[in-house]
Amino acid sequence: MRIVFIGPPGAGKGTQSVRVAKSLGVTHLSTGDVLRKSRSDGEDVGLAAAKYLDSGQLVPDDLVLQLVSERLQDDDCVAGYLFDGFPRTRAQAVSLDALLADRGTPLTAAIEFVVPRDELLRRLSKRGRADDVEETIRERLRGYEELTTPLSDYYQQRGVLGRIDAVGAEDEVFARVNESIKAIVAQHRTGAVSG
Ligand code: B4P
Repeated sequence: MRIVFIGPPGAGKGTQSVRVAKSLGVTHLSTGDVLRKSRSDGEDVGLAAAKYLDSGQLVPDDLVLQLVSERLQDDDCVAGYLFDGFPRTRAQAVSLDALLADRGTPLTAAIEFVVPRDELLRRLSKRGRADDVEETIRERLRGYEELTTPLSDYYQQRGVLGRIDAVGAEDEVFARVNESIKAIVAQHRTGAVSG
């Protein structure tokens, strides 16, 4: 299983991806977590990413792609993985497809989390992470609408998109994500979807 979660900041990708990866027995890869850790460890990539993290802008594609392509070489990625918060731009999605094509391991599913803006603002202001301040949240939402929303069409065209309503109790959202992944896998098995 090779899965990506896309959705606006605060949609619950991080919350659900930990549970879903565990239940599927695949590795959880959060580019946000990797970037924050790289920064706190004082690594070059993390230090270069710091100003973007603080202002709510996306970290440049080349930095993120460097981290991802290195991480995919690790042994724990052989059995499968779940990307949380990657890809976030069309360039990242195209590069991921190229990396996976090289390995002969295409993407299984892309799950899009759908949450109204008011609910996102409510969740993020409650969470209180360093980048959960009003101006930064606004910039992250603006960046999402401009750069990440087009990925929904990108994955739809490849026949791997599942869109889920991510409002509700965590258990309900977890069940919807699992159902959506199962449905995409079943469609591929019966040949109803190409891609
Ligand atoms: P991320 O770390 O990916 O975080 P996020 O999108 O803000 O949040 P997420 O959707 O994971 O929400 P969560 O589960 O935590 O990104 C942070 C920054 O890293 C970006 O702004 C960017 O600068 C950089 N970055 C990361 N990846 C990048 C990439 N590929 N390219 C470039 N830059 C990149 O949930 C939020 C809150 O909601 C939590 O408090 C949670 O408890 C709550 N919640 C979750 N589910 C809920 C539910 N069902 N009901 C109520 N509350 C819920």
